[in-house]
Amino acid sequence: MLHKQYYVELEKYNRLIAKKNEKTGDYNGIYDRFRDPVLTREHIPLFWKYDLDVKTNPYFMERLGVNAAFNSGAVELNGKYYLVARVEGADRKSFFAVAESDSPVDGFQFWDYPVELPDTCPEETNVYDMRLTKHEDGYLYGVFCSESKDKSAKDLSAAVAAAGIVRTKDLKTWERLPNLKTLNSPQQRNVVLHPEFVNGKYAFYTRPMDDFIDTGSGGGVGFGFCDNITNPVIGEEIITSRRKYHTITEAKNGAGAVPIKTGCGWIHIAHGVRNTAAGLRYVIYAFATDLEEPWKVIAEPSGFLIAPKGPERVGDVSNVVFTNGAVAKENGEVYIYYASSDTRLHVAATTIEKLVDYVFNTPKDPLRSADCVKQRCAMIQKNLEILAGEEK
Ligand code: M1P
Repeated sequence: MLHKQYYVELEKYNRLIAKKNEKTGDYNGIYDRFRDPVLTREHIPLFWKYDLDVKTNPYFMERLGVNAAFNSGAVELNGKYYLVARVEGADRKSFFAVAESDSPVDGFQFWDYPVELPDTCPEETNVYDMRLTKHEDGYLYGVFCSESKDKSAKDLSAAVAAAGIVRTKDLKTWERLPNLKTLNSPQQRNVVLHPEFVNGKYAFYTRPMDDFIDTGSGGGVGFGFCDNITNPVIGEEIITSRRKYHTITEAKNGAGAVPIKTGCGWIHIAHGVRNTAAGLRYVIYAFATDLEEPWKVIAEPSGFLIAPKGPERVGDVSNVVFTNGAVAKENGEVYIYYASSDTRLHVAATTIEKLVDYVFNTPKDPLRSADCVKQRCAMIQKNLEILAGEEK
């Protein structure tokens, strides 16, 4: 016999999983936001949090609470959608868990157990933000942040971030490879494996950084070649999407979803960070790189693609949207999974055609107010002429 509250909580959980999601109706022509988050801490199975044994848990208390389910890698396999989410326990430690659905926008349910990564790094304290790359070598790679204490610093909270790498064929059995070594960058976060060989080599998008939070001299999203994926080392990191003064990437930026291949170039969906009096503000932006030389930026629309909106603006780390996964389907549909304020995961739907139009035909940031207002006035003038023509 289970505690009676179990049935009350189970009813709430079942209702949440069965709830159909709908577009919000907000319009920008680029993508549609969906009303409900696709993953929240309420999506965590009850048996991950409660001890169901009435003898050892007579008050039906949460014994191992969960704080949040957010930044997720994403992949479509055999017509099903899989999210490898960052789940954060009440103890602040993050871990990975696979959630599966037949639909890209609702019905995600976690598998019975979270992922137990091969525990090969005794120093590793925390893991998060897995990017899932379906590589042309036949493996599905997961690249994530592996965080350890910085023992050389006096500050108790000082940490070192590195890129951990695992690979799998089924999301169930995971082989751990050595962490990525970047010879010129002491720390790495937001590392993404490119899905194809480039010049016959594995290639990674990196984020050179001097420190755990501050990227310091790191100029933006990096790109580097790696000869051997089982002993991954990157020498030179070429800067692709550069941080720029007084833009959405001024403080830092980082690769997000695995780049999407299109006829016109690779579309990248990344995050940019600026500083404000209220702390860091994270937005999602897009750019394109050359098909043959994917480190060369060929289109850079100005501003953000997705910024925190309404309730997305508030959470554990407020004023943040962040993506590390998208699904681009054969039929051209694209689902961007983005988390808000390090608390829950949302989805926005678009298409490859729309993304290509957005990235290649949205004007660039002219970088100065005077030029931005000229850019806008030129469009206004053209539009007023069109409207005047309509009235005739
Ligand atoms: O808290 C916002 C994000 O901060 C980090 O991103 P970045 O390395 O660009 O600062 C990550 O820890 C990410 O998980 C988090 O969402």
